[in-house]
Amino acid sequence: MSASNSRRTAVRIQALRAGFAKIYGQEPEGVWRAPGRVNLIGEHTDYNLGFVLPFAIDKNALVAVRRRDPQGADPQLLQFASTFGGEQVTSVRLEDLAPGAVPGWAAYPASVAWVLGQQENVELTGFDLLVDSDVPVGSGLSSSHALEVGTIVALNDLLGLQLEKTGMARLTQRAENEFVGAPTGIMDQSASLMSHAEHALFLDCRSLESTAVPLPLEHWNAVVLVIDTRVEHSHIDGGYAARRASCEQAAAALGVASLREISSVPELEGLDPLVKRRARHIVTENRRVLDAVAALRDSDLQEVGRLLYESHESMRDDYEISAPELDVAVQAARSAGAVGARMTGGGFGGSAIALIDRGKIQETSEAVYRAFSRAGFQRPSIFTVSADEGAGRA
Ligand code: GAF
Repeated sequence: MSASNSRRTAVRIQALRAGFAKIYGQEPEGVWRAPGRVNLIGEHTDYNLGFVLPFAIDKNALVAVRRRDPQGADPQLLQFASTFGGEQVTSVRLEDLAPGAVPGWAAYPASVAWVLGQQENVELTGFDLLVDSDVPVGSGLSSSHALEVGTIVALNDLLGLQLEKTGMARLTQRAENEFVGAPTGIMDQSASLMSHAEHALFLDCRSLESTAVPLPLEHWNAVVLVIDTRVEHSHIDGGYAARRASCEQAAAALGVASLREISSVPELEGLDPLVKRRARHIVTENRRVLDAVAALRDSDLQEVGRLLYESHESMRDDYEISAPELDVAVQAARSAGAVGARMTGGGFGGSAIALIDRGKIQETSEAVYRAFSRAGFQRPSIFTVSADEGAGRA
């Protein structure tokens, strides 16, 4: 995290502590930080048990928590408030915690309490929680997973659970799938939990083995620009689930447990044409992740960039999860000389990323603004991100 960003985070932490005391009448027991993520490459491969290469970004959720006094009033109460929700408090008793019981953003931290409550050996108590986040909501940068991860690292510490990071990733995925109702994979929580500063996280989504791959952008005189189209995306809508279903259909037709087991396109012969295109994206994307890891290790940025463009085309044409705004963002960045660009995250809106020379931030941003304006799209939000450390106590 840059010095100015650490100062900003320190100011946010102080404000969060003060806000907590104002709402709940006591100081929190601690504050935990969980970053959002950018996925460099490897999209929709996670639930196919394949490879991904995300990194945690220097935008995060800060979660302040205090366990309720077991001798005090309502020890089984869970209370959730946020700085972005007008400090309105959502409450639920532990015994009433069930899928559908908690509305809005509070479902994300509540989902974590629910999943922990289902574990043997976890003695869950009531708690009060206040969250602040500078990960733009609906931007495809994993704002919701940051809330889940912030909550699980906080409860892991406060309840002395000693959960491994992989264990926390699996639990938050279950919370998201079963409590929130979004059929997402495991990449985002893993990126938020396991990433290291100035590194991308090469994750095998089958074993959850991970390797930190150096991403010394400054040394390469490069930067990752995020172009948030401000077209909100959601994983609860049908598109994400439909893609997942096509992949499961392809795996079943090929007689394999997951598309991870298919390593070349000719093996997809005989599939229904639409299902084949979906599966082709997964098979080629897994390959691109492995190639991108090798290219990063060789400091071959041009090759990384080429893979990013190819990945975008595969998502646009085969997986069909792009959006006109994302295509315009990628095309405009490319015309302005970006090394590589692609949509990032679940798709159907959200953000694109562009890997560019550090000296071209303004030129590229202006080219994208102009292209959006010509196309009649709302002005995107454009900013740079750096690869930050994964979640922990702030
Ligand atoms: C979303 C999901 F949450 C991830 O699990 C992943 O599938 C991603 O879309 C697409 O790569 O962020």
